Amino acid sequence: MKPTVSSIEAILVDLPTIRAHQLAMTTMQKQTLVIVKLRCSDGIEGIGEATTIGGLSYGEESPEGIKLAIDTYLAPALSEVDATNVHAAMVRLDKVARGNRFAKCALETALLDAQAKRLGVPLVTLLGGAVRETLPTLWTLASGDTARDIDEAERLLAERRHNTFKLKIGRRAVSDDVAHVAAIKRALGDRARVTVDVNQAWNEAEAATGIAALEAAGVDLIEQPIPRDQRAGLARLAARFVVPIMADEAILGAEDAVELVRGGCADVFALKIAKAGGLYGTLRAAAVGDAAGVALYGGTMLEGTIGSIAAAHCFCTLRQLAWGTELFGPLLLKDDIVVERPTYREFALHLPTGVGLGVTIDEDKLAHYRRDAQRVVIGAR
Ligand code: MUC
Ligand code: MG
Repeated sequence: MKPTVSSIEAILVDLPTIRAHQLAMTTMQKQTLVIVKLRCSDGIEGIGEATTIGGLSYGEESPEGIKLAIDTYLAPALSEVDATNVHAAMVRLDKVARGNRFAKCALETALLDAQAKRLGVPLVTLLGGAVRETLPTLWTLASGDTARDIDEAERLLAERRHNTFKLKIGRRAVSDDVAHVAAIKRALGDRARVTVDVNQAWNEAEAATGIAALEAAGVDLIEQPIPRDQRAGLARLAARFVVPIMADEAILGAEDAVELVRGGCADVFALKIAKAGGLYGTLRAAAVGDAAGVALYGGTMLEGTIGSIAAAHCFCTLRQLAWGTELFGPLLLKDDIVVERPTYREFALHLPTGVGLGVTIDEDKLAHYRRDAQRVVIGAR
């Protein structure tokens, strides 16, 4: 008899960050993970994660909304389905719910983790195998202070942890942002690559001015300078500048990838498992970009270890990953809810070798950081 899905739990987990993380649209002091535990009738448990940035400020799903969608609609739809058939389970979810990509990504991850554990293989084996065991991983400098960012970058370079730095800009006037980036690039010189992420904050005219100055300052890559829907503007910027333009918010899955390719809108695609509704959706989007000669980049929604390692299994299968990854989310967290935190060494994240994701939840830590546990404590006073 085939094992079925017997229960699904979605847990909100609030973890403090090591420092304030300033983006154009929000400043993060903590990160909220939605952790999914999916239990099967054969006793196997799969885990997954859905995480976004700054509540509803980055995407259309909030942590609380993700939990509600899973508890109310998605988990009941998976009740008693064949736990070994991930594609059929995902078709079922697409029938009962439109969108809700982040929530679906967490469930697909948990199904894949469970099935890989059942077969006794790493998750990446289910995807056809890894073409690389390590992923170059950058670090985002986003303290909001130029001198502090330079110190942070120097320390991480000396530790050989990161040699590419992404700077979050778009909060201040264009000239202030350019001065901030140019100072950091001057300090680091050829020892590090510097990229910027504007998170849609500029209009096209600001972008034209800003990108020209950033290009002259030696910046290597410009991420999502203008709003996601302004594809024609993105195409004009991509045609105008030599420095590559990367689409992030503009590309969720393969359907966006097709439109971006058709319009010549971007030189690079930022792939994220949450945006694409899961690992297979990410591979579809990657295939569109790759076939069109668009360079690929392994993006993050600043997930904790479970989501970051799920993405790592996916990105390790891509033949082309020209711009490496930004899977540093676990390093931004002061503490975590897993037994073993991921390994970052020699400027790269190392794929765990255990079965499934290769990640085990630390139940004590989970009990400590889960939001409902904290509510009980406060309510009991
Ligand atoms: C984004 O927009 O790319 C990735 C790194 C980081 O610091 O924020 C994220 C979100
Ligand atoms: Mg981005």
